[in-house]
Amino acid sequence: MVLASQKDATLMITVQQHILQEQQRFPGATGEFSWLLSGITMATKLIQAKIRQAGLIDILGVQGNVNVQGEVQQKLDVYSNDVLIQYLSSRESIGVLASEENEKPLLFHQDSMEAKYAVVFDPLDGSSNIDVNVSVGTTFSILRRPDDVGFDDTKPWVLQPGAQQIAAGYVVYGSSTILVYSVGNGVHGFTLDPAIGAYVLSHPNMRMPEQGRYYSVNEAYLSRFPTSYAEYIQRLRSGELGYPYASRYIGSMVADFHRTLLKGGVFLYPPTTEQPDGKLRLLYEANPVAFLAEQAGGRAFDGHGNILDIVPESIHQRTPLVVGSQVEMLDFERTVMKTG
Ligand code: P6P
Repeated sequence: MVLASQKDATLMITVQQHILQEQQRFPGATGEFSWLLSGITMATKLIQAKIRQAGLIDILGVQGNVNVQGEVQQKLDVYSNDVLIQYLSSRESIGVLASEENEKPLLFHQDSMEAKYAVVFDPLDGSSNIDVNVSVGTTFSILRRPDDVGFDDTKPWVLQPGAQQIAAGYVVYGSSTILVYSVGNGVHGFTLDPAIGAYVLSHPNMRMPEQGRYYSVNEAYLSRFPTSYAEYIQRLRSGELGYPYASRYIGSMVADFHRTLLKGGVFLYPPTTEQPDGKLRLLYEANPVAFLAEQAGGRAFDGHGNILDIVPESIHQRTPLVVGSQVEMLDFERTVMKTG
């Protein structure tokens, strides 16, 4: 007879174990990649601990500064950014860090040939929701330094199409804390077990359902979207795709995408008359989400083509984002993009 504790122990796979298995896919991987990703797991454990305490310690509210995006910085934004930079910069394999909170990339280990990865991240996406206890998230994208590129110009490190990502993921700080990542071999989810302080495999080989029942968009802006988007949303509402859809919108991209990944459907942040390039950032919001969506059987477009094909021109550039299940995205391709 296998004792319950023995059984649980044998079934429990931590994210560290999983990363070690996954990194065998990387030629010459010498544990550096798992060491790199452990910087993200450690930092996000500290971030979630602060988020869980937010109501109890003076960590709520605004820092008083305005970040490079012109957005008022929440205190947790600053803390999250500092912790991610602290843990990631201690990994010698990382040469460049680019954050939503920093105007320019940060350089590290410039004297080391080991420094061959760039990590681009949004330390706390949706942070304006913290004060009302809505789920927020950390997003990250890992790129490899192109050959023959040094530290004199960091742009080639980070301005790569999303298809070049060697890994991407997010942590959603919701009713539980869940890390979702991919190194190009499927999508895997790990739930933080507070009892042991470890991310434990809870969602192996995540697949986005072929079709869902929810569309997710800020309907207050409907009149500001291109007509074709409004018509697409009306098709979803009126049952043209087989049944009438329901609307779910949290206003926190990571949470809205996490639901779409699990339940299917479509999340949209379209271009608007005020923001013709959309609101979301290509490098550290749309690209990680698009990478995961495709790895899980979904699609992600900017209204003209595949998000992962966009050649970035600047670190903080914005893009429209439509991401979801096969059925909804094929209809979007045909009715809005007029392709497919
Ligand atoms: P709106 C949060 O501020 C964020 O950047 C994303 O997480 C979210 O999807 C979007 O903005 C919400 O924007 O205009 O609907 O409030």
